[in-house]
Amino acid sequence: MTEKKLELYYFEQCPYCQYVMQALRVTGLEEKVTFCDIHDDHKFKEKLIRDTGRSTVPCLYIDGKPMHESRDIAEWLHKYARELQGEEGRA
Ligand SMILES: N[C@@H](CCC(=O)N[C@@H](CS)C(=O)NCC(=O)O)C(=O)O
Repeated sequence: MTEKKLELYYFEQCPYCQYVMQALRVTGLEEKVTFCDIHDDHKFKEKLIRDTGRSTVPCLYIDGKPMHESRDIAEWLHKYARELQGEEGRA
C-alpha cells in the first residue's frame, strides 16, 4: 500500500472519537494522522457537511475520501496498520 493521507475529523469530548483515538494508539498510527478538531475550527465542520451531508464525527478522510462510523474506522485501521506503518512484505 502506498503512503496514505489520513485526516481525522473529531472533537475531544466525543466518545466515538475516543474509541478511534484508542485504535490509533493501539495500532501505533497516531503520528500518521492529521487531527482536525471540528470545535476548534468551524471550517472543518463546514467541509464535513459539504462533503458528506453529515455533521457527525469521527470521520476519517483517507486520501480525501471520507469514512464515517467509529467501528468501521477502527476496523480499517487494524486491517491496514502494518501496511500504513510501512511494514509491507514482512512476515
Ligand atoms: N455511529 C456513529 C456515532 C457518531 C456520533 O453520534 N457522534 C456525535 C458526537 S459523540 C456527533 O458527531 N454528534 C453531532 C451531530 O450529530 O451533529 C459512530 O459510531 O461513529
